[in-house]
Parts: sequence; C-alpha cells; structure tokens
Amino acid sequence: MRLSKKAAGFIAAATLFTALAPAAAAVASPRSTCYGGRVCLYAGYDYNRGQVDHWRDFTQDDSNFADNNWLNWDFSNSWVSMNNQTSSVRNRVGCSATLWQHPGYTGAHSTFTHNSNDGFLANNAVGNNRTSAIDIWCH
Ligand SMILES: [Ca+2]
Ligand SMILES: [Ca+2]
Repeated sequence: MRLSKKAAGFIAAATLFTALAPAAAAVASPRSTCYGGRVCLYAGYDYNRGQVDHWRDFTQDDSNFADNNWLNWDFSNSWVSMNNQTSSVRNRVGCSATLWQHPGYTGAHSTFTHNSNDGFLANNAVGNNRTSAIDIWCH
C-alpha cells in the first residue's frame, strides 16, 4: 500500500504520541492526590510533577518542621528534612490551614481554605522553600 504524505505524517505523529504517553503518565506523582482529612505538602512545584517525589501529609498542627523528613512516593523515609522546602500544597483537611515561615507559627504566612490547591508557593506570602510550621484550624 502506498500512503499519501499526509497519511504517513499522521501515522508518524500517532506513533510518537503512543511512545510518549506512558512517559507523560509516569511523571505525575502518585502522591499528587491528597486524601480527605489531610493537608498535603510537596517539595516541588505542581505537586511534584516530573520531580523528585518528596511529600508529606498532616492531620494536625506541627509547630516545627525541623524534625520532619519528607516521605518518598512509597511512604518510605527520604531522610531529607522538609524544613524550608515546601513548594506546593493541597488542602483536604476540612478547614483552613496556615503555612508559617518560622517555627512556633511566626513570620510570613499564607492560609489555604479547605479543598484549595496551590501548585506554586513562590507568589504567596509564605513563599517558596520557607515553610517551617503548619496550623490546621479545625483542631
Ligand atoms: Ca515537627
Ligand atoms: Ca501560589
């Protein structure tokens, strides 16, 4: 069978798409879904899409992240401190939650309502890679 140039181009594009699709699916973090009753923090922008998958979720206040490590995608300990490393957040905890710049709930801060998402903390008051405490209002 002789293909027209246009048909051949379409087939090439379709083949390319098929080849790329599994890779594109793989870059989404398996932890980018944040389950009910939690606030989920991520070390990378856009809930770690295409990045090292360091994340952690919270169900209650934590006044100092200095003693918290990120979890890996498989829930194992990354042994990387999450202090001053948060870049995106999803809130599913059922009330507002505030991220604070300094331990003990001081300094710059940003509040996220229930069911909100922010994939880019650099344009928030708390800023990128500055969060050191979380205050969950429903407790
Ligand atoms: Ca802590
Ligand atoms: Ca933002």
